Amino acid sequence: MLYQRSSALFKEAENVIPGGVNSPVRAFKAVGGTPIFAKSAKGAYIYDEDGNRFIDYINSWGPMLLGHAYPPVVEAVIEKTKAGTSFGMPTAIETEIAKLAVSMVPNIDKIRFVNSGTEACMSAIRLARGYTKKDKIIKFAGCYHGHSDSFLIAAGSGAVTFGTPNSPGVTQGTAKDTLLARYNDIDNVKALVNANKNEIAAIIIEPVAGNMGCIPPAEGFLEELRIICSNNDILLIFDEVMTGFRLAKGGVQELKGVNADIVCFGKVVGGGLPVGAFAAKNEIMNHMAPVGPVYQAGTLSGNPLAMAAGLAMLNAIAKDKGLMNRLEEKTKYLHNGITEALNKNNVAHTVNRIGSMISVHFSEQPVVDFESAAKGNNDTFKKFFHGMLNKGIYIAPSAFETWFITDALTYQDLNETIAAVEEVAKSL
Ligand code: KE4
Repeated sequence: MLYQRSSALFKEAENVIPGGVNSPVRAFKAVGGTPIFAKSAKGAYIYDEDGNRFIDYINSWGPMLLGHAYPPVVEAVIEKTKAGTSFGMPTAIETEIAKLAVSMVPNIDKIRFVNSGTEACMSAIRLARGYTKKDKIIKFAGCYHGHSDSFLIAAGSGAVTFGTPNSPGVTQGTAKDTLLARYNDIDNVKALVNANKNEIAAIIIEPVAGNMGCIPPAEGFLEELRIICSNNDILLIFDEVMTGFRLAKGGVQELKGVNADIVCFGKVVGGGLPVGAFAAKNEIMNHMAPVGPVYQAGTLSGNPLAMAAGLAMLNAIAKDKGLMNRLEEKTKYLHNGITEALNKNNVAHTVNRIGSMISVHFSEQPVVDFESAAKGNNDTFKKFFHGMLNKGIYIAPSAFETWFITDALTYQDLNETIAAVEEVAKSL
């Protein structure tokens, strides 16, 4: 693979954009080398500025559940654009997508659209604090809820990659209200709750973690979290920015049958345009301004183009009865192929998988929390990443991310990917 054009573009970008990127995870810092500049994408494939084609397993970090440039989304955005791009006034399409989302997701009456997953999770925490009149929150080491101050404490995703879990700029005043728990360790949660009686507003969790690689909840873990929250007047917040509308039409609440008090969305809900959202029952959501006292706002919240993309996406998901099963089958097929290819070459590894989320960890131990995820062999991962890239397979440039399977992937694409794993495994 040649990357001359990407290299030149990266040098130019570094002069005017910090690190040459608008989001750190894109900078390849965790794997070394020069970031690839995308030129276009269609279905399961991304085409870079040097004319290379990649089978894409990042898919914009999750939104492209149905593949890139999905025609109903593209057509909806083009049509909407012709009528104007933003008004700063309510529009009918916001109600349309809100009604559809409320009909798909269990246990919510109202939803507020914002512009990113960060904004959704940040607003959800403010709502929980305003509703419960308590200040502290519990998050889990390795979970990532976006870059607002309360969350940059042992965050996952790019924050881990940079090894600076507590980002400079986050004040002690903020950090003291964020308590850290271990994922899948319910006794640790109980101890924190007991040590901070009547002070905790919310527990926020990725109900299936995706920012330390993919880590499903242990059997009964979410159910026990629910009981702890109900017994201690704590709101349970599911950050479903990654899992929402991906692991089931109703997300993990539907998949696992556990109800959260507030649910956050992003990625898929915007169909590739900037959309986040948070939702809850009336009792909680009616605390949001202008009907209630908890303030939150946004010039481009509910932007008509973004709503058009999201509505086209949710309509397609809602109507496609076989979608989730097809995604699950493709991911299972890939899982089996990867395991066979790595075992054939005696490469120590663990594959975590649930629905259309999968991650490969170069560790012999089970990966069940941030500590065990961090024990993966990062040097092996770097070699694996670049080996796959040079074979035209684009996976996340960090061991602390998830591969995202899309319905646009064919079994031929999966076989090509598995063959690449087998080839690359020989050099690991
Ligand atoms: P955004 O603000 O990036 O839209 O969403 C933040 C967020 C919140 N919650 C979860 C579970 C998330 O995964 C994310 C964002 N995910 C990362 C990738 N792991 C975004 C990629 C990036 O930072 O560029």
